[in-house]
Amino acid sequence: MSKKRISVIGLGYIGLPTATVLASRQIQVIGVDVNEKAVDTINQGRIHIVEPDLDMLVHAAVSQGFLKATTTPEPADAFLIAVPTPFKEGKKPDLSYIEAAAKSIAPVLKKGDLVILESTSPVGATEQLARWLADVRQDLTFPQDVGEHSDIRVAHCPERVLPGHVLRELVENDRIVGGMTHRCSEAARELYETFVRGDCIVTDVRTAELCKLTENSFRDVNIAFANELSVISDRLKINVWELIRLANRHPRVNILQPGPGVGGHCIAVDPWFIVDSVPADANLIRTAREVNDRKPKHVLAKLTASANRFKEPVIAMFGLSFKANIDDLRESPALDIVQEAVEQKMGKILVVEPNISKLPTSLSGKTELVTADVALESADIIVLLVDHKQFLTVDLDRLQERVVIDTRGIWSKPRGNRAIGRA
Ligand code: SAJ
Repeated sequence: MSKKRISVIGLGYIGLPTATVLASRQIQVIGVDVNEKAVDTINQGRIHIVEPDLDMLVHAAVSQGFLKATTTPEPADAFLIAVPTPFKEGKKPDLSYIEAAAKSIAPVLKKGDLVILESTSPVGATEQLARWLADVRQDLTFPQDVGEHSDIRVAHCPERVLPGHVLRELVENDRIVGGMTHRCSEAARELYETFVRGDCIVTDVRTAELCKLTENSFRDVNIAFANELSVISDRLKINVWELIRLANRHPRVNILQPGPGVGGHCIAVDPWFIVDSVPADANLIRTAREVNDRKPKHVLAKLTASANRFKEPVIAMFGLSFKANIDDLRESPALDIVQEAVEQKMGKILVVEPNISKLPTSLSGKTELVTADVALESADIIVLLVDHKQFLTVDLDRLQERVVIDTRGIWSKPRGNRAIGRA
């Protein structure tokens, strides 16, 4: 292993697990984050996010001295940048975190270092990163200016792990490695091969960027198809879960699951990076985004129709996170639905979310965080927004006599129907 010290910039949902897995291979890892609280928590061997088994690994890595966190970058042989790339107004990619990361590591770079951008990025962002580095370090050479023989190597290697399964997928998934030159790619591949069991496949930097955006857009388009089917089925009074199960019995059909909308910081965001680059040509991708973004409104319309049947309904919302078994509320359609129901004063709102201990500020004082038991006891209307494992085992008898809006189909899928099979 030629990379003796690796620095990971951004200790969030991707950076922290990556830093920890590298440290578990007995590599010296310096994690850098602007969030002092997160840095302190990690240095105590604890974590500030929810991801299965990560706490154990962080504890081991910190106590064995392989992982330390800091707010100030230090010299290292390789820098992995895993900062957020949200969008800003007009659904345009916001590269300000990448720019800040570049400016913070530039002063500690030395000849021979490797800089890898892992953050999901629009096409051209890695080259922009290299230009930001070069602006600060005119004493070093960069691939955009001198090609293969640059002092600093720069590559894009997009993360592609699934929240909730990050530790397994970090090791097992294939990685796409797009260097700005061949030597950049080879240096990055060598680094990933220290912990990745999947294949590390080399390509050019722009293809690597578009590859990541393509993966998430593919999923978004497919979920949009399922969500559109659910709206069509509602209008035609057909059970969409049964419909999809039947259609999926065709050997070449594999429809995904409808839900209350698409959330998270990836699938609900990344397709816009393609739309922003080539607005005239990204029609299907844009439409899929719009279909998925409209789905929470459809759920709210169903809820309003039910709530109007009561004078002062008690409405229990099951789930706030953007998907099952995580605590992440970013771009969560469930959160949007709850906020909108509160704003529209639809009734007394109770929230059940087993993965958080405190409501987000936007809801605190306006709703109550309660247990499933309390909610099932008192609610007139029950809205299932996230298919958390705790909700799968709810006694269906307790839903009797209530209005149930099940956006994930866990309580309304036809069960044990022999004619349908695959129960
Ligand atoms: N969803 C549905 N129906 C489905 C599948 C998902 O409504 O059948 C919803 C989820 O509830 C959630 C959203 O879509 O709101 C996204 O969830 P997800 O599990 O599909 O994906 P993410 O956002 O957690 O992670 C994705 C993954 N990308 C792909 O599967 C192509 C992951 O591999 C990426 O690393 C991640 O984005 C990322 O960081 O970009």
